[in-house]
Amino acid sequence: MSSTPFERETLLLDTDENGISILTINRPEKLNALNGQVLSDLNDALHHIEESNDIRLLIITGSGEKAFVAGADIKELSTLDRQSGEETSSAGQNLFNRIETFPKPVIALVNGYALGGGAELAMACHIRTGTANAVFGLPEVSLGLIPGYGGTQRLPQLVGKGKAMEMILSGAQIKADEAKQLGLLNDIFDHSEAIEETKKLSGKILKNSPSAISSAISAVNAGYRTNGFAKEAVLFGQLCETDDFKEGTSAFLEKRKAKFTGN
Ligand code: CO8
Repeated sequence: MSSTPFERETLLLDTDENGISILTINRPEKLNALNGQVLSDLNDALHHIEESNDIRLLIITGSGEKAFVAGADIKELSTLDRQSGEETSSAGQNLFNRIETFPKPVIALVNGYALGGGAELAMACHIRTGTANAVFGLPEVSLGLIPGYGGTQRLPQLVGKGKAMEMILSGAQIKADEAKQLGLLNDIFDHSEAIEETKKLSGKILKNSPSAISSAISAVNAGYRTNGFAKEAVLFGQLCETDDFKEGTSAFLEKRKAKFTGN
């Protein structure tokens, strides 16, 4: 089976003879940060993958040695106001919900930083494998924000409410070993073997009935729906109007420490 004809500048899609596709987010110079173009291309890719008879399982990873995805693009974020903030958050939530409910298995191969929107993308996938340099964190509070792509809902589901609170309120980063202990990563592989090992895991899934697999994804998800997504988007939008948001995003872009006032 040859690679599928889907082509976008921000994404690479490569499908093998077993129907396993690797979708690589391809902005390595910005640590694969999710700008509007990447999100729009991701949506197109999901459509293509869902329709394709050749693709049976999707692995999402990041380009380069350093990052899975280092978050939403902070330069773009810095221009948001209350309304566009809430809308952008809702649109991203819809995209990530689409991944969570995707009828074919989706595995995140976390090959470096998975911060903010990157951690949220990984958490929307059905399974996460990682490399030893994987790093998870939700650093939004350090920008005067909260997670806006479903992180306030999915992190407690994966690691429990207390640890999720600690991670979201502190913005602290955790390394691969701790992520595995917490259940954020199912397995950690050497960098050079991570794709092959993740494909081996994929093979164990793909020997089973495709309709049973789709139904299993749907049934597991049915127990985890929350009403918190809308609240997350509203609060995200509200924070986009604060001085702390302007200070937090400016400080990152100017490569300095933020000085928050609570306004
Ligand atoms: N957005 C934009 N650019 C980024 C981002 C990002 N999230 N992360 C890294 N970059 C850029 C850097 O600015 C730098 O660009 P340049 O070379 O032009 O200066 C380049 O990528 C390389 O990054 P660094 O030089 O900073 O690399 P380091 O190895 O020194 O540091 C880190 C790596 C620790 C990952 C660091 O880059 C970092 O802290 N990045 C930001 C992480 C972050 O805060 N992510 C959360 C963003 S907020 C978010 O994701 C919200 C999601 C919900 C949104 C909902 C609605 C919109």
